[in-house]
Amino acid sequence: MKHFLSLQEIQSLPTWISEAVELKKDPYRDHALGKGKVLCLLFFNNSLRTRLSTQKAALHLGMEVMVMNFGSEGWLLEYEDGTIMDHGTAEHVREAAQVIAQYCDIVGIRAFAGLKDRKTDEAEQTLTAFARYAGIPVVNLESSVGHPLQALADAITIAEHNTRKRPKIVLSWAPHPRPLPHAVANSFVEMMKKQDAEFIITNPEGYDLNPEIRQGITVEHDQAKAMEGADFVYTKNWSSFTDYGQVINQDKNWMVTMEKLGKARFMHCLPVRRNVVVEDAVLNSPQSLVMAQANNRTYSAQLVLKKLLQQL
Ligand code: AN0
Ligand code: CP
Repeated sequence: MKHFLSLQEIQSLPTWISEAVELKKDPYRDHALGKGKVLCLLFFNNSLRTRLSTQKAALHLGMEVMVMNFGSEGWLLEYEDGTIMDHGTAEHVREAAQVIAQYCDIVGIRAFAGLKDRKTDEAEQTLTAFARYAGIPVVNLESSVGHPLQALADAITIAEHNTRKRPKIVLSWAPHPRPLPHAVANSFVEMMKKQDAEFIITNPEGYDLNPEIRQGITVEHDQAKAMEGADFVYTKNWSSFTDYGQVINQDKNWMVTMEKLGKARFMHCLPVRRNVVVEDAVLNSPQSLVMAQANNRTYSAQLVLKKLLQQL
């Protein structure tokens, strides 16, 4: 594994899950591995969990960490080659990436989708440019199209709470006032393809995810029908894919309630808007796994960093 940019790096999910569960039992067991190694985290967007859990993972591994809010504190980067840079952009990614690589051994990058133009987002400009020019391993901390560290934490959480041979897992869209990226939903779907489960996606008409990602998976537009007998309900808002990046429906009837949830466990990556995406009663109930998911972010990051450190 040269970089951790997507879930394609995970060949055997059961192996990765058991390795993460082992790390969790004794988080400092590999403390010598990261001695003298530096992790640099670049945030082009806000974060709570990714920022702190990835730092914590690095500290468990004995690494030093540097964090930069690049989106608000860095120079505006140019990505095109041959541009006459007499406009907004102040520094080319070629220099920026190579400079950063001189200061650290692994770099983690968060760069959300702009949600303006699908082709631009799918090109994953920031991650791709850093992977090309930095010459050190790059970790995806949520890019335009994926959030693999979140999906790995979610898979660990499901494994820890699952009591059935083949659980029923539902990914449900929920309303949100602002247009949100597809990254979390995309990675959850990709992860479910690696899992032995009865998996269904439910969303209103007009919110079907990228057909390439949901290929082979049932999409049910009737939320109640989709949730019948579910063991896990993973909730997330995303903007329209066909009407790219638009909020076309804020139907409050899609909010997850205790009544809809039944006996299922509730999952969400956080941050979550209470009483918009999900009602208070669900988040406050023991059926909610959101804290377990957030906790597992540390171990999903730690496992990835450990594997990258072993190859330095
Ligand atoms: C982001 C998203 O939906 O991708 C980050 C989630 C981890 N959420 C918001 O912007 C609210
Ligand atoms: N779940 C998640 O990635 O949270 P943050 O955006 O706070 O990092």
